[in-house]
Amino acid sequence: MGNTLAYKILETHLIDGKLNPGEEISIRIDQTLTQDSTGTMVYLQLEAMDAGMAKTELSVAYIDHNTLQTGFENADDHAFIESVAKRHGILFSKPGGGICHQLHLENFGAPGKTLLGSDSHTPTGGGLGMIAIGAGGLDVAVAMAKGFYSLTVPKVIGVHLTGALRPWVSAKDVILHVLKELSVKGGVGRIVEYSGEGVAALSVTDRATIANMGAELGATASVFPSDENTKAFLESQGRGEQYMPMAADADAAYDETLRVNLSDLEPLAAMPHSPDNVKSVSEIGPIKVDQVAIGSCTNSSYADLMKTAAILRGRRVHEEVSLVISPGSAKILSKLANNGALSSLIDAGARIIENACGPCIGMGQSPKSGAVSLRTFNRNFRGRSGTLDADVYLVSPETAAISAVVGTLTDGMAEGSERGFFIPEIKPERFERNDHFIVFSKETNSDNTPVTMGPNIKPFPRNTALADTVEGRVVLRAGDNITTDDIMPSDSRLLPYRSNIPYLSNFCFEKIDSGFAARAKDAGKGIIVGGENYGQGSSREHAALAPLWLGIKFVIAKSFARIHRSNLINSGILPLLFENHEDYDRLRAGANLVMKDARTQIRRPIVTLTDTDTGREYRLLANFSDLERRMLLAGGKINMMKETPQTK
Ligand code: MIC
Ligand code: SF4
Repeated sequence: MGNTLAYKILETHLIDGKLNPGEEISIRIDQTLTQDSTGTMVYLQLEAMDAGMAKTELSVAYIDHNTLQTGFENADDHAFIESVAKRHGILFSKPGGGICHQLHLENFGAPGKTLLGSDSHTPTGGGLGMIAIGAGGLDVAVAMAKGFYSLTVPKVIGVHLTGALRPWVSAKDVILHVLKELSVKGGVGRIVEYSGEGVAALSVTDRATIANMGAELGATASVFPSDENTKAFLESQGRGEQYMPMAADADAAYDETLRVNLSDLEPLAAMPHSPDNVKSVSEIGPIKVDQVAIGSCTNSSYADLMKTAAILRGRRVHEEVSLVISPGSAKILSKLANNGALSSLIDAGARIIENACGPCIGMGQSPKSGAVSLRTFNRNFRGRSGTLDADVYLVSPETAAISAVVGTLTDGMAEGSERGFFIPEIKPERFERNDHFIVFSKETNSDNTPVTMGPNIKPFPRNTALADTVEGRVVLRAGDNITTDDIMPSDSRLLPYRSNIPYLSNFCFEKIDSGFAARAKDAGKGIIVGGENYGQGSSREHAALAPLWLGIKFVIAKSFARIHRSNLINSGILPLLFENHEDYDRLRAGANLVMKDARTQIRRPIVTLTDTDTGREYRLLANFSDLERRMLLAGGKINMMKETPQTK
């Protein structure tokens, strides 16, 4: 049996371990990326490691999440990141340059490379035939300091594409279809690999859209072959020499396979409040729309915005709709300005906002109360837009643009030509290399550059070694699919405090249980109980660090999302699994549980916690690798590295 493309790339980067699903390996990391809202923690941790110069081929620090600079905190964070970047030989991408994943695709991504990023949508790079993985900030800091990353070998799901997309159906509809089939936890422990003759009909930015939302499947990464379209994209960016053809063997064996005929797809939408709550636009019907937002790392490419401009040309945004557009990069915006497409957007009544994450992470443009907002983004979790009772639908740029004009959710395939709309084919354009937003570090010795640190930047919390007896009270019982947005909300009010865990922790779980922080502080030592897929979504390690600050000792759930589980372990918080799912219903809020002989128990696959009031025992799975056990015993990853500096 032949090899999958994913395993071929992993194999060429293997440092330690065997490529068997479920086993732990270490791989060489060629590139890293960080963004500002996770970046301050990453760079505080990098500093705590006395790392010296970055050991990767290329590391980039992007500023794109919080670019509002409503107070000194935000600008101070940027200055801090810039100073650490210079010190360690890391490239710094200034605010305004664009969204990290779009910028990385344009400027640095290359077939066959590995990329680790402190953002869950780092897998966007899979559109260029690379293994690009999202991780917690500490893992990215270690990758910069040591050049490797340890992970459990994922299985590979093969998605076999045939046919070609019809007009008004786009890459967004492909991934929404896959989400409908596999669900938000269908990709956990898996890499999603695309193949088949249908791949040739997708451009690199189409593929990037699909790989981007592989994060919503919970997948470790998504990967496309590198072919003539890859070559055309790299040439269009002035990087043709980085092209290298890559594909799976013809007889590659996949652990699971999904077949998708692109010709059968129609415009789809993810309904509130989950990316896998997918229906066809025609089935949902012409609901009234209040806001339309086009942009984000999923759908802000040149082709996406040219299609949008073609739909809006000579039209007018419906008077009851607010349309906001955030281009993916300064290069794209400049091209739209030069070829006149920008005028089509502005003349139609679109609001053009900065080349940044913007409304996708609740940085402004929160819809009005009870609004319907159509967004080309990747997440529609309740409240993420900044408005708790808004209904956010995730759609393609084509569906978003036509609906903005019509004023109701509109299926362009059914009504586009009848209403006189036309979408031209968008050919790859040649882009000038424009590095004006990038600061290249000239440093060769990290001791030469001082770190700039504003008053809002506080040290990150550190755990202590696991005690022999660990005790805690259940301070929260949460349901299935709890997101890291639920655990540590993010919006224009809270993003300025990403470098201040003591302050931020007051808002932990605020949206679903406003009493949580006070209760956890009161208990001193707490336990969180969750359902399936606990911690899905954002990679923010703040969702582990704030609970750590509040005294959380264990999180007990039916299953965990990959990045959050790692973040808990990195922080020395024990993620344990119910052996018997019925125990989830038995474990009441307020119960006080004790784990005796904790240091011995966690070396076993099953541990026992006892309710000190009722005497009831709970058997919990402690499915940790050797490395994870060592981290938990030491009280987190940094402590372990200090104890054994050569650790992989
Ligand atoms: C997101 O889309 O949720 C974010 C904001 O980009 C996060 C990172 C963060 O919380 O800072 C992510 O996807 O990892
Ligand atoms: Fe930014 Fe949104 Fe992409 Fe996250 S999902 S990186 S907030 S654009």
